Amino acid sequence: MATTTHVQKAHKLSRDILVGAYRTMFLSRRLDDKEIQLKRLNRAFFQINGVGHEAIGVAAAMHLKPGYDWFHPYYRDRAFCLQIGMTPLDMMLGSVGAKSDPNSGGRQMPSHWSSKPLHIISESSPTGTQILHAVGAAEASVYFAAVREAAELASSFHADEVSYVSFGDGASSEGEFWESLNWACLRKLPVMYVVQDNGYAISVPVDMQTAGGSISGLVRSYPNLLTLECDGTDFLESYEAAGKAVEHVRRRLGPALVHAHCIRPYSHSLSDDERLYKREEIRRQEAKRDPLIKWQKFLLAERLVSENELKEIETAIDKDIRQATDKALEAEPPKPETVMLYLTSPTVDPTSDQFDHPPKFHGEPKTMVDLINACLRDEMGRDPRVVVFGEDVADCAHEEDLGKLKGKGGVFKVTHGLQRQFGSARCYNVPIAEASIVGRAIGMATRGLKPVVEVQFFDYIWPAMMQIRDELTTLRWRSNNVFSCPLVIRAPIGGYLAGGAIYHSQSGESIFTHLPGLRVVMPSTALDANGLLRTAIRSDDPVLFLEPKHLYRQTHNRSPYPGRDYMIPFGKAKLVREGDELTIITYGSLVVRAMQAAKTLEQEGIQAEILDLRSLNPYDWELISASVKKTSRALVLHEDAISWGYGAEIAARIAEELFEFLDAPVRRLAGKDVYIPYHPVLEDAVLPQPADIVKMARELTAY
Ligand SMILES: Cc1ncc(C[n+]2csc(CCOP(=O)(O)OP(=O)(O)O)c2C)c(N)n1
Repeated sequence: MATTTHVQKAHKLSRDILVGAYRTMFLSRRLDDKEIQLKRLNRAFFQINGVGHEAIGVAAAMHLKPGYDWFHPYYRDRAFCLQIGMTPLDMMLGSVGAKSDPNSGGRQMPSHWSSKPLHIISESSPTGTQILHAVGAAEASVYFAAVREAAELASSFHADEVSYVSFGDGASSEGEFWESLNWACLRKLPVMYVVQDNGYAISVPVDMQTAGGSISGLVRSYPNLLTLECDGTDFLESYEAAGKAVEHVRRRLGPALVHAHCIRPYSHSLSDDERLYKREEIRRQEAKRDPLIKWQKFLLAERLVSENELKEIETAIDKDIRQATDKALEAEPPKPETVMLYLTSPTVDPTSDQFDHPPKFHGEPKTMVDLINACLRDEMGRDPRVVVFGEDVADCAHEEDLGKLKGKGGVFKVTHGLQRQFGSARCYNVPIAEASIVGRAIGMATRGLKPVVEVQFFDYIWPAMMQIRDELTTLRWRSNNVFSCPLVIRAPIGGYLAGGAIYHSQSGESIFTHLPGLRVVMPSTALDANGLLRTAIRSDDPVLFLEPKHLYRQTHNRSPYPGRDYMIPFGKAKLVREGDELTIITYGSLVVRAMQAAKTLEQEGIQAEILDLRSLNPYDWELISASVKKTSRALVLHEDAISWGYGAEIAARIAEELFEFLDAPVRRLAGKDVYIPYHPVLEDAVLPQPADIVKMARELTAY
């Protein structure tokens, strides 16, 4: 291995760098060995190793700046994280899952790195999701450079900062990687991709995973992307490639991708045995490329270090690890009663009076579309960190057309005029890639921006589901309140428009109310939409803001503009009609239908009380409970399908907690368990109609 080029390269670097690299690589290896021991003793509960990836990890980290650049590493990045500044104790506390584990306080598996001071953003387990966060973090860099007032409010921003992300060859098969690459190259974002290719994704070799067997071969034609390939087990080659990549990114020439070939001699994890699927001769060949052994031999051969010096280094490291392990083993475990903490912000409570701000009406009545648009304008004007993006949300994709054309501003025109008023840095179109919309927004939110993104139709939110379920809702909890990503996802939802059919009129809110850590809101009037959206933007939690598009331009729910500070707290239902014989608990497009039904019922002498929940999670149990205690009858009404639906939860809770107040069984009326069809006759048959409400209310009151 000691070629002339190697010797020349080595002698250009200081001895500190060369020996320092060995020190970190050895430390990383021994920490893996120690964690394996702990797992066997049942003092750690999981183990995944970084063995074979040490050289590229250390080399890349040496070019990057802790607490300055931004890091989205993956589980094989033990050596990278040590070189960036994590300590053996930080890691060992993670191994045992201690209360004081800085990575997650015992909530995540070991090797899910996190450190606020170092800028290592809490890592999750899905392969590839972090790539979009890194691109979002890089997009924040570009945003801060363009919007100086936002940069002044940033906790940390440097004009040449780099966003680092690493992942395996297998993870590069994820759509999120390709979505990220398209946007990073399109926008020349400052991202450094490191693909640590150990040839396998668990048991699947790269030639059976990646077309042509080489990820760098596939991406070379991407515009603005610097693509480099190196032996990731060779410190000097890795150091050179990583250096070029970092320089390219710092100089704002576009993203860079380093394809580093590594090995994985310890199998995928302690739950895997690669001898079951990897031939012995391949294992033997790989063993010859062990980065630690190669680097040790090189240092000795080049007399950069003596045998004795190496021994001293290794003895000192083993001592450090022993001390860290002893401390970790003595560390207090997390307390069971803390498990529910930090699903949402512990300091900003959007259900509190702080978010109860009265309206100051002026002007003519406006539609829901108008008042959502007004709220977005107010909030973008108030806070330079509010940024709006999505498909078609800008007025004109090409800024130069703004003076010539009226502009689009969203397929429902909700965002119309925002680009014109606030500029293309703050309201822009993005590719049709919903995972990318949410994933990048998460990355931007971790940098302190407040993205308010649009998913064009609720029916198309599903590509973003992994980002929502595994990333957006978990970041604060899994990092033990160290990181958070407060942002708003707006999505037009539901039917009753006629013609929307199966892919433009679905509901599905209960799938999201099921997610701990996510606030879910659905207004039924223009005024509520304005006040709840403002609360959503000013809160410190992720919010799914569902806009019943059938209500966008109705006249019955219009309101004058309520002023720039109007807010409605989450979790507060609205009593829209008083009555004493029956409580109808509903929201969204069914509020107006319940009102129509109530008029018919009134003629029959039945007075129905109607509650508009407005926010679905959290929801207003107090008002539901007070009303049901008064009327003794409850009907839960919604547009979304009935089975395992939103009403099931409310009905179950009424049955559990208010049983002795009930004079009749709790009933549910909701959409049928089928998709929304095209023909209006069919759609009407699926969705609850006022006549159905009347019928069920009669049955309930007659019970
Ligand atoms: C989205 C997702 N699918 C499946 C898994 C299970 N899984 C964990 S690691 C892994 C293989 C990843 O391989 P690669 O990206 O090559 O990284 P390596 O482990 O080889 O370093 C899989 C399938 C996961 N964590 N996330």
